Amino acid sequence: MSSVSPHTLTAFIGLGSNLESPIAQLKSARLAINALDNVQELAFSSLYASTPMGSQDQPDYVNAVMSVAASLTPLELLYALQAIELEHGRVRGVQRWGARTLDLDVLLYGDQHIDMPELTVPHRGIAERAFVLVPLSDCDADLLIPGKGKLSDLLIKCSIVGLRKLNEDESSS
Ligand code: A4P
Ligand code: MG
Repeated sequence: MSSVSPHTLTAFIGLGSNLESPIAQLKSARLAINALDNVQELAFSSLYASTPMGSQDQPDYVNAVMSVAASLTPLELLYALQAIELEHGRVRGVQRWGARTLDLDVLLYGDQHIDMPELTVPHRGIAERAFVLVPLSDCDADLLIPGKGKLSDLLIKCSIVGLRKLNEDESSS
């Protein structure tokens, strides 16, 4: 973990895996993110099992959210996360929303709106996905999502069917 410069924003990273020991993938990703220059962990949510969004012909996911103090550019963070995905055996397949060893999404970057070919922030779909909103709330229940409103209001409108918090025994496995 390295020191963070004064120009620091809080970023929220979504973590997901449904292949090759998902819990171990998320734990390893957490370590790798903490090892990045100019990134420091602030909070890490509980782990959640979630039924797949997209093709149902794939295993359930394990999802979590991590908040970090980040003093690099949003694109630098995205590229660093993509490198970590590759180190964890991520293969980008032809099927949209197909199974993966590790998916790391930049959910929020301070209160920035980013609309670039490689990076959309807030992440598309953030407001409707229980497997994002619930762990986000573990990290910061008072969060305001730019352009979408209060996290607590989004949670009320979102179905949590298919989402289950892992207990301590499961999370430590
Ligand atoms: N990209 C644009 N904005 C971002 C951002 N904010 N964070 C671009 C990360 N990447 C961003 O992503 C495709 C492209 O999105 C990248 O080249 C990047 O430049 P990808 O990781 O290659 O592919 P993907 O993840 O399959 O695409 P997509 O559409 O981003 O999928 P999502 O939204 O990540 O959803 N079901 C459950 N239960 N839990 C899950 O975590 N995840 C997905 C993937 C599907 N179903 C799921 C889950
Ligand atoms: Mg993704």
